Order: sequence, then C-alpha cells, then structure tokens
Amino acid sequence: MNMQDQPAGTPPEPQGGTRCGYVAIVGRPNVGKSTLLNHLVGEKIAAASRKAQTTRHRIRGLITRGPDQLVLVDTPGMDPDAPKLLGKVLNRTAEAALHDVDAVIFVVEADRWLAADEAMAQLLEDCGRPLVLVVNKVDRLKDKGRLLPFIDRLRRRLEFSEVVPLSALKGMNVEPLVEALMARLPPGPHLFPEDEITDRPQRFRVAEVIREQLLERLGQEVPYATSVDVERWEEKGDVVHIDAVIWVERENQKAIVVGKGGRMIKAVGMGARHELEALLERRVMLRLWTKVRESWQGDLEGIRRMGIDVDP
Ligand SMILES: Nc1nc2c(ncn2[C@@H]2O[C@H](COP(=O)(O)OP(=O)(O)OP(=O)(O)O)[C@@H](O)[C@H]2O)c(=O)[nH]1
Ligand SMILES: [Mg+2]
Repeated sequence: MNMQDQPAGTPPEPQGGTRCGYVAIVGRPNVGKSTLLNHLVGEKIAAASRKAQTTRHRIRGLITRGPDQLVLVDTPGMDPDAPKLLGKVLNRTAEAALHDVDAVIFVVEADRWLAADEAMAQLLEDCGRPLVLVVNKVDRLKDKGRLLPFIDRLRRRLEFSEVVPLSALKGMNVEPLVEALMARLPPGPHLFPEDEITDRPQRFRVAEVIREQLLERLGQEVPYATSVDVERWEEKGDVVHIDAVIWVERENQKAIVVGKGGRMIKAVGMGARHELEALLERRVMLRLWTKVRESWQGDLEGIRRMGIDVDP
C-alpha cells in the first residue's frame, strides 16, 4: 500500500508498527504463477494446469505473520499473440495489476526463455517497481550447471532486487522468497483480517476447483471454451449442496464435456467433490450441468457475463 493511497488526514506512520504491501505475480502463461501462489498461502485458491490461460482473474492471496501482511496478486499469463478477445482482456488484467503494487515477482521457467517472456520483460522495463525474479521449475532442470548462466543473462536484461530459483510444485526454496518480500514491506495498516488467505469468496474457489478438473481431463481445444458458474449453494445439516454450470461455446463441446455415457462429467464431478470436501471440511453434494453460450470469448459482454473482470 502506498502512502499516497491513504485517506487524507491519516498519519504517515501507522500505529502498532504494522507493515503491509501488494506484490503482483506476473509472467507468460504456464510458468507456474498460480502454483506458486497456492504454495505460498498453503491452500489451493487458484486453478493451476498445464493449459495456458488457466488464470482469468486477479486473485489475491494473503500471508500474515505477526505485524507483517503480504498481499500477493496472481495474474493471467501474458501472451502478446493470444488470438481471441479473451486473451487480450487477460493481458490487460495482468498489465493493470502492475500499477498499484509495491513490488513485482517476475516468474520465468528455468532455462526456458520464449518470445512471450521477452514481451513481458519489455513491459517490466519501465514499470518502475522493484522486481523480484523467480526462476521456477528448477526441479525439471537436468543440467543444474545451466541455471547460473541463465540467471546472469536475465540480470543483464533487467535489474532485479532479488533472484530466487525455486520449485513451486515441490515447495523447494520458497521460504527465502517470502522472507525477501516480507523484508521489503512498507509500513501500513493490515488490509485484510489475519486469518484470511484470499479475498475471493468460497464460491469462486469452488468454481476454480471444478475448472481445474476440466482443464486436467479435457484435451487441447475444449478447456479454453469452458467457464464455471456456481448457481446454488445450500447448507443442509453438515452437507453442502452445490450446483454448478459448465459453460461451453458449442454443442459439440458439450458432448465432449459430458463424455460417452456421461463418463467425463462424472469423473470431473467426483474429482472436484473429493477436493471440495477437503476444502470445505464438510460433505459435498455436487451437481454439474453443461450449457452452451455461443462464442462468449469473442465479445466483451459474453466475457463479462462469465464473471471475468474487464479492465478498461
Ligand atoms: N515440474 C514443475 N512443474 C511446475 C512447477 N510449478 C508449476 N508447475 C506446473 O506447470 C503448469 C502450469 O502451472 P500454473 O501454476 O497453472 O501456471 P500459470 O503461470 O499460473 O499459468 P496461467 O494461469 O495460464 O498463466 C502446471 O502443470 C503445474 O503443475 C514446478 O516448480 N515444477
Ligand atoms: Mg495461473
């Protein structure tokens, strides 16, 4: 939180010596931003998958340790070549997230620098925020000797206040990142209750769990066309009844999501229910439907109706 964001009249030094700051997590699609966020907060709050464009929102994850509160902002992967309007909207969401933060985590994959990384680097060149480089997926690097030259190359490309090689998936070397970020927090009051781990409501997290199941189980084409909406949430005794709609763009995609004899949607439902019961710590009755909303990714109104933020 920048001092100038505080209402007029508040003293510059908050009482109690608390500190609080926003840090955006940015990078091209699929580098592991959401996996990192989930690992940092210790629970799944954002869907993560092998498919690009998994994240469609700015998702805040919170870490509070005593007087320090870190607000992490996960963003959609930036891809300058994203063909559809949805891709462009997601790029804007990511770009807008850079504006109101105290620092930026630039996530890249170890020893893998693509055109989309370079485009991201160009954007970061003049964002005017301290940059922390996270070199993720070091567990996949066969020749560890390649790590240092890779980091050296990036250091010549951009100025970083910190460089942390890690594995978000395995949770390797993640703590030094948290410590480095915590050490740089500006003074300020906490913006969220200390026991919260995200600003997103349970319904959103439920939809993300279902979408992650879809992304993992479906082939290449359909997942991008899907979106999940929780339509009913009813608590009866110790059971939560949840009805959710899986939106697709075409009839033939509906058939794929349902699968032969309903097998696919059943598997998605079972996988999701299993995770949701752990998340909600209650029994879950989950009902899934598929519905068609044509080409919703192609028009702003459709994208908005899917609950995706559209930045001006
Ligand atoms: N081996 C390995 N895989 C990882 C690691 N971190 C993430 N992954 C995998 O990389 C894939 C992409 O992860 P996400 O967290 O969804 O990536 P993202 O950057 O959020 O992607 P978008 O939301 O599409 O921009 C998933 O299959 C993860 O399991 C890691 O440290 N090691
Ligand atoms: Mg993501």
